[in-house]
Amino acid sequence: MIDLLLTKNDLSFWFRHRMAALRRLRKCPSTGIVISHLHTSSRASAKQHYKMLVLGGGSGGITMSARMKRMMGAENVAVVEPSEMHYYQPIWTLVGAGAKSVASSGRPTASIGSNYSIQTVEKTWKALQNFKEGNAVFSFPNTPVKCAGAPQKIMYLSDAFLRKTGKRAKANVIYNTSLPVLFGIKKYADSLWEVVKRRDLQVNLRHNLIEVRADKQEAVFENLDKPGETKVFEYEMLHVTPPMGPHSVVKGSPLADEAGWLDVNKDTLQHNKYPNVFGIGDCTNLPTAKTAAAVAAQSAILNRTISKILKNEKPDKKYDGYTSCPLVTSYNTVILAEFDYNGQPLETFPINQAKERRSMYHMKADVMPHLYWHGLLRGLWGGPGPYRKLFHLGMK
Ligand code: UQ1
Repeated sequence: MIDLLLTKNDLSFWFRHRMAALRRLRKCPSTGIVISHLHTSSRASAKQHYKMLVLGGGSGGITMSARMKRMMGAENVAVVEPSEMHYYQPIWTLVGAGAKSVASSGRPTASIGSNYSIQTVEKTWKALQNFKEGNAVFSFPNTPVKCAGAPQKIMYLSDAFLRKTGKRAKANVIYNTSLPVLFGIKKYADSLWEVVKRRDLQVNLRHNLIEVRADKQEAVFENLDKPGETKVFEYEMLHVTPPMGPHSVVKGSPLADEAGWLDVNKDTLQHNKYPNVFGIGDCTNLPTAKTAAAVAAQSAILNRTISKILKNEKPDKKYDGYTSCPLVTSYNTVILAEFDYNGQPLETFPINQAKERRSMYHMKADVMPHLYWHGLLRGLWGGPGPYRKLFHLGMK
């Protein structure tokens, strides 16, 4: 989940310390940026100094390297990323529900048990197809997670699938969440409660998964309001959203805040202590939901921040916390949640986005993957802010 660490003039202290671990450096054929893979021989480095070092080739890291290449030339940028493959994770909700193939979600990094992991996302679809009768249980852990809507999206899709295949009458669909609310933004939570009631989905708030007894097909949840009190749910199918946290490389380092996240300024994305370090995406302590849409909006601001700092000027544009969560409620409907740091809806389109819509499903399933691979990762998409202003005649 590390997305980005950058240095202005020289290699960071970070990179120097990490050189011993670098085994291979190679150039990406399409961008010319050097990509180094950790944990692979000691044939190190084409070059020991880069003006800009990007640590992590997630959505934020790749997006910023594309932007930095434009700003300072490919020969001045290096990316450190251990994985050979990059995945478009927002589509895994639809892979888990059989609406998209897993192959469509991955590409080699160098060219550019659950829905939350590539090893298990196809298991969800198998479990759904094999479902006969009983409880289908979906969990949300007691930690921050990537895209906080995803744990319930797969529940809505599973419900839709069970209805489509005539198995719903024999199923209880249960969503056990650690949170005290169904969704953090009231406008969208109100709509989701309507969906849940209409489709007879059971929601248990403040329920945290603490044990899975796979041999007995039992999941044990703790009531967070009454610590120590547990409840066992038998399951025919269990979709687990794993607990998540800061990366160990950042956590405990001088770069982290107390909770272990990269400690950056919430307006400019510059590190709060080290002015030549910047952050974007999941690794940061920005108080907003961790999504690709957030990365998009952050990348435009961070690009501006870095270009100003390189000219010895003050950063002038502020990140408003924009993030978005396309809440997939069936195989053809989406509620498009968009909001800012204050939890205020910040909707792109001049329509009520809290309503379930087909148009938004097509945007999520068919438009977004293109925007991601060809817009965001090439540093050409900085979020929908300009379109929002246009659609609302400059009023938002
Ligand atoms: C977005 O910018 C983005 O990043 C590419 C997503 O991630 C895949 C999204 O899901 C959404 C909704 C946006 C916002 C874009 C529009 C057009 C509302």
